[in-house]
Amino acid sequence: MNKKWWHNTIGYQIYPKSFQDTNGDGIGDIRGIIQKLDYLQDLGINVIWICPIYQSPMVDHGYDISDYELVDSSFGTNDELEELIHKAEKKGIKVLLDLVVNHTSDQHKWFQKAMDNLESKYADYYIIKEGVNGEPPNNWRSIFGGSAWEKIRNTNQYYLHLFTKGQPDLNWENKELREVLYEMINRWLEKGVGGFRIDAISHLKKDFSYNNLPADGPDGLVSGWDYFRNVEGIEMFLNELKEKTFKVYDSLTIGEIDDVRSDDLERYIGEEGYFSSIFDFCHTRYRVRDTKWRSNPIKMVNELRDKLFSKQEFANEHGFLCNFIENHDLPRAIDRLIPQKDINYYSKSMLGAVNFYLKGIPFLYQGQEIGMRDYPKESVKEYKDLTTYNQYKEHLARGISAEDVLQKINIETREHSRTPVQWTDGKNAGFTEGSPWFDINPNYVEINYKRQQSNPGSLFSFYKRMIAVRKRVNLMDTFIYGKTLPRYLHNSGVIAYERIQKNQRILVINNCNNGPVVLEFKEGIKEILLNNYNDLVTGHSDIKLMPFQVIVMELSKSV
Ligand code: TEU
Ligand code: CA
Repeated sequence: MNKKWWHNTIGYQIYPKSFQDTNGDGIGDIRGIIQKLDYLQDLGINVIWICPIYQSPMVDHGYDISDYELVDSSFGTNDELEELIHKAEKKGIKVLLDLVVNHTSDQHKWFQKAMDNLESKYADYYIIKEGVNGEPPNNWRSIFGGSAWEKIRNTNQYYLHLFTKGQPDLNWENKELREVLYEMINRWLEKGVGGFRIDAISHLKKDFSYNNLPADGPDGLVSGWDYFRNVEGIEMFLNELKEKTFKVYDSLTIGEIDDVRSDDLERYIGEEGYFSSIFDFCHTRYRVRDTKWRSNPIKMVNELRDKLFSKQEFANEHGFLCNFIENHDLPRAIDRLIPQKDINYYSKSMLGAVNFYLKGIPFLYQGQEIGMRDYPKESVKEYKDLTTYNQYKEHLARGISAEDVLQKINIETREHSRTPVQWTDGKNAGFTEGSPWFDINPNYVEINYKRQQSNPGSLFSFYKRMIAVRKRVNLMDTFIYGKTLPRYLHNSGVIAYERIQKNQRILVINNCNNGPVVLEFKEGIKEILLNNYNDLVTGHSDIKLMPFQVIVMELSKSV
């Protein structure tokens, strides 16, 4: 395998609106990220991905871009972004921007020109089709709810938006558009960005080989995934995109791609793949509070473990998945994956480590390292995101009571991960001097960075140790290139694996049970590298792991 600079990545995702405000307008900004570079370096991070900071009307918090080459004034200026890129570089941190090329904002000048004149070349930058008998061209439901088509005023034409109606889909079949996008991408790469996280990229190709599909809901619409996700023919776009941009600059690219078939993974992230890596979403549909798992959380753990390991089989041979547990589209991992009664220091730290040492690129999400939590609301009005409101309406329409819908949203909404980062126990958690754009979780008095910073027993200190272990010079190569070998598969609720390379063996054991487990163990221990308890109980030919204990050790015997 050819070695690449990015194989050695510890990633950290920043949701800039909520990271650090410096000018008192209540919105996090680029200056705030610059201010926190020392923090990130100290934590051990060497790649940051920043969610979109381009000019945007913020219908979808920046994922609706009206100018790809201008920083939104709420975040700062282009000069500040360049300053960030260079200052980060000096600290050994590469900056990844978020590349959103499935759609633009409806305020983008291309779309505006298209709407002004449906005969102009810009109309073909988007996907515009004739309505049928006064109805939209087909009955696709938008990923964010409602019809995926919006009628263009005074015509019988509709434009496609897989997300909100403020996010018209671009027409990737148009060669000129593709070239224009590649030039834009290359200008950013010229400025020194390390690469991109690439948004919603599996939707570039659409299949219009039919009109209406049978409805799957009372709205008469259908979630036509097979017609707009990983559709055959997308390969050509993805390959061309790589050849004309990323490859030229040896950049790190991480595709947001869900549901790729295992036999397609090679084409996506093999040595010659379209991307360096993709986020591994295999855990994201699991919620321990769902009726399915509530009474048997360990069943969920076992299923999740099997999924993780089946993906590792591919990673062992071919490439690097991106291993994460939190992002800006999910509730906080602690609330998602640990039964409420079991949430404590041990379970929280173990969860952080559960997929951290697998083969691939580990990625943290802001606030994860201090154990930030969901913030359920008293009223739906306290939420900010359009998708929350769409879900609210859809559930009501299905006949669920308002109270139950709120309860459901309080468990499921992606907005939990978007509350401002809790830096201190002072005013507004140290996030802003002004009034924050989104309410701060009142638990900041307890959960904040300042309190954990120099306490060796804190979750933050655990994360720091966890990262440092993965970066240790004598272990690094095995963590990056070593094979993953599942262990203790017969022990329910235990997620354990060895990372093996040449004569080095590193064993990682996560006990996801809320009680102790005894495991057969006849190995020699060379060194205990990480432990969220003070001790490890070893017997003659077994070890006993305490509730939610995680242990990482180098074994002394060679393979
Ligand atoms: O999310 C994309 C998204 O919601 C889809 O990729 C969907 O989840 C997936 O295809 C299901 O298989 C991204 C961003 O992360 C999100 O914040 C944005 O709102 C969205 O794109 C629109 O740009
Ligand atoms: Ca600000």
